[in-house]
Amino acid sequence: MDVSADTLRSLHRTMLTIRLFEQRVAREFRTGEIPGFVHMYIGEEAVAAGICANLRDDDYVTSTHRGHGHCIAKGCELDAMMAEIYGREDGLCKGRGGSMHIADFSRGMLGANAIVGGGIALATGAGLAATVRGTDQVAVAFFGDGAANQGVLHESLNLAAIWRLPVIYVCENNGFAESTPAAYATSVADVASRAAGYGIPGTIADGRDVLEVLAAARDAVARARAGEGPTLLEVKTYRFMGHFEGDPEKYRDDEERKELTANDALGSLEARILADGHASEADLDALRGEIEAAVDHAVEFARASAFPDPSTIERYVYPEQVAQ
Ligand SMILES: Cc1ncc(C[n+]2csc(CCOP(=O)(O)OP(=O)(O)O)c2C)c(N)n1
Repeated sequence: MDVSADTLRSLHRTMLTIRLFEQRVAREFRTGEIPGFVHMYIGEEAVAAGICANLRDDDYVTSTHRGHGHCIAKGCELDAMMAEIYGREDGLCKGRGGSMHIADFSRGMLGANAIVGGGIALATGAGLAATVRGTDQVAVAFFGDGAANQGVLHESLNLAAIWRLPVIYVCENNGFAESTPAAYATSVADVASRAAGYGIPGTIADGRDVLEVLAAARDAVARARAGEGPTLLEVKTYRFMGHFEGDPEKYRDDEERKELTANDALGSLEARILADGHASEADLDALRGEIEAAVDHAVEFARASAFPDPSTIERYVYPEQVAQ
């Protein structure tokens, strides 16, 4: 695929930011300072980066319990993200959401979701809203292979197909739903093949290659913007960490993990950028330093932010309160 140096560098910056941000979240989580659970996206960065590179600021995404990567790829600020993950007042949702409910409507990021499959109907609704308003915005629903077996996906695909809604359904197939292998729980080898049941295109991209994801998403987004309806896009990927931080991971063996983590999309992209002369080792080191400094700043910002006052717990439930 023909891509400009700027596109390659921008994809790389997004993926590296996700990687370094999450490595830091994982580390800080172990200190006990971060409440709740955190689910790492490390290893899957090419999905969010490749898809969101095709989106505008006013396009929508809905996310999953594994949502930090989607936020970063959609342009959320790291300080406010980290403060949200720490449950602080200066967070994107004023500390009421945390990692699993992080959202930023100003970036079209309609929310992570602790309910498996919970974002799918929301993206369908966002696509319907764009159609009703007559805009050319599109909506992306990110969901896992486990969520692909929830009824809501099938209802949403059917509705989006008959109404030609501008929605891209992105199944991030990382091979497991928590500890359940996709091969055990899913009736077909490729979730994308289910698109045929709804008369819409079903495509597969290799999540080890961000350019393949970029190209597949470009076609799906163009189709949606042109009013031609939804696409089911399955990206085969692999999560390098446990299902959640602290997962003993007894359900997968070291050999499998070694083999699959060796094919790191971020590493391959860096190798290509260096080989093509789009950046030097020194440039990449400088970028890494810059992102690490931004992540350090985000952690300091989060720690310095106050916890929400418990007496305000009923605020921000209804839209008119959000502006207050
Ligand atoms: C409706 C619902 N059922 C079960 C759970 C518990 N649960 C949390 S994550 C998860 C696995 C989801 O797997 P998948 O959709 O493949 O996403 P992945 O974790 O692999 O990114 C389950 C079963 C939940 N949160 N919501």
